[in-house]
Amino acid sequence: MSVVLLLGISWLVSGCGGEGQTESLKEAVYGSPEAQISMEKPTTSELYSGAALSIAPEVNPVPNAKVHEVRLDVTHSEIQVTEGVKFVAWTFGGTLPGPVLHVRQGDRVRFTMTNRSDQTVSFSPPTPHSIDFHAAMVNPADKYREVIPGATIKFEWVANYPGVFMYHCGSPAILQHMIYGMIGMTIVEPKNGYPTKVDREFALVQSELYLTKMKSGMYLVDMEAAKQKKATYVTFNGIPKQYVDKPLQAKPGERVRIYILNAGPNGTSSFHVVGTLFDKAWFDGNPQNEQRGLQTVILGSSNGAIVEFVIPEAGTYTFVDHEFADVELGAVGQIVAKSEAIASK
Ligand SMILES: [Cu+2]
Repeated sequence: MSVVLLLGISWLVSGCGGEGQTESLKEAVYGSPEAQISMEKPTTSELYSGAALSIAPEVNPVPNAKVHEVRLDVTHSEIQVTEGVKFVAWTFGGTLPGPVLHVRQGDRVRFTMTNRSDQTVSFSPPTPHSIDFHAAMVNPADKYREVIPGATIKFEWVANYPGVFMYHCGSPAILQHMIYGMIGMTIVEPKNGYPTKVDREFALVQSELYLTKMKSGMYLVDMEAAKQKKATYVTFNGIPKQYVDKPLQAKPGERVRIYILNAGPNGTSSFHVVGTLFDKAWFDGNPQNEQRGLQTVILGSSNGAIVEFVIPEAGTYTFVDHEFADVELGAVGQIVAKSEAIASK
């Protein structure tokens, strides 16, 4: 029997519900009411809102609710990448990457997004935008439709699978919208929590920037460089080498969990922490996809993972994309582990 035929039978069994369903899918919710588009204006100047959102590397606890009201507005905003390098980014919530959305498996997200690119003060003209949540199971033609400047979309979805997922703008050219900054992370915690307890957690979104310097000194997004996959910077959380300049902090003996997403849009990430091993690595952030004792997790574009490791002793633990050309472009950071108390932020 051919492999294709075997795969076909497997799909039929799992596709008919009931017996073939995995445990995690028994309570799955597919689809949701039709998305609503209006010219309704936001009543707040806040560009994002909702207790389920936080700015990486912080990961707020999942709010104690089954339904999460979340707003992420699209802006065209100037972003400082590093000293002397600014460009007009297209953002979710005014930040690059967009805020981390943290919910629990089975929770419902009531999502609102206003395209505020018509409010831009820069020379970046108003542009249609959209959002695609990889954590959702909905009709893309409905929920991920384009939202014209000034318009608001509302839709909802249920997080069926635990994991670390990407969200991004899906408007054409998608490559263009992603390299302008329209990327972010969703973390879906398993319904009954994780099988391990950790002392510290961080969220890291790896992504590339493609920029070119104009005579004026301003930087512009460089689509040609992106098509050739020649990144200007590879970053953790939008800024090259930021955690070398301001390391993350932990203590010797602590168990650390990192939620890592490779947003790409073009490169892979070979994520590694020098001086320790990943006791557990859950591919795409789902504890059912467990690997043990890993030196590196390899993440294709849009893949995520949760890695957990012990800080063995006091020291500086450098984390990298072990594709070292990417380190030269900024994909490097540090966790400094000292015994002294860590100042809260
Ligand atoms: Cu967009």
